[in-house]
Amino acid sequence: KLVESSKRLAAYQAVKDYLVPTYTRIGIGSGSTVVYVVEAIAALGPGVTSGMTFYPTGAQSEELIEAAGLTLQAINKLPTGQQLDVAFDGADEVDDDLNLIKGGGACLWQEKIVATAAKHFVCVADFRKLSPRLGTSWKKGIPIEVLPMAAPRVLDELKRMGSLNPRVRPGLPGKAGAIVTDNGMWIIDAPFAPLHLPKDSASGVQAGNEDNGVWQVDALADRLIKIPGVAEIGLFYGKNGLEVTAGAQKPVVAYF
Ligand code: DER
Repeated sequence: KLVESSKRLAAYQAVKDYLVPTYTRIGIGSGSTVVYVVEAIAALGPGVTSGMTFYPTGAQSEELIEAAGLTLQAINKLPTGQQLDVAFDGADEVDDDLNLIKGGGACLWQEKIVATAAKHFVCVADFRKLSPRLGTSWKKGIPIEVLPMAAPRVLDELKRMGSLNPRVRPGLPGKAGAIVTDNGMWIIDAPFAPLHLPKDSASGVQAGNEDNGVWQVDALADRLIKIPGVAEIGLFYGKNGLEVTAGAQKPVVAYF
């Protein structure tokens, strides 16, 4: 299938280009594309991987690492002041400036913690994910991890900010009620009109204006993270890279 082969190609190329054999600490994301990243890493053989430790971003990621026979370590065991050499993860949508929507797999909180712990963050995505502006193809909304008891008030604030029909992500068949994340939280998916980039505002487009509900990526991210009850947001954004809450510019290298 075209999509699967695109995911696989992107994953193998990303590992080839970005997994340096002398690296010792590697972050592994969540989702279906990262499955191929782990497959590509395992294919390097124990001669390369036995000296490496792999840090997961949730239950599925943990399982992937263990099933591949790779050394697993929790991110809280990374000594303070230390960084991962590289982290690989997928995305739901990538815009022209390599800003990302993440969280389709409800793992965004640990994903952002691991991504921001890495010197290099490599986003691996098939061709479907590349989009001119966030929200153009990914219509489900920006995933936001929230404290369940705060959900109603977060929904109200999102509506005030111009989100079009934000909602708590429902459980899958066999799970009555909301999806519960690996951290015991809920996910709210908040659709917005396509997010503008700083370069768009040069064209005089109103952005970050509550009246018209049209937002610029960084302005929206800065507002969302401050809503009481919000734990983390599925916007990995920055000027030409992953500008994270730590404020450090990190290269987001997207492979399609
Ligand atoms: O939840 C996430 O951010 C994941 O990385 C995910 O959205 C990517 O999923 P996919 O690789 O299955 O498309």
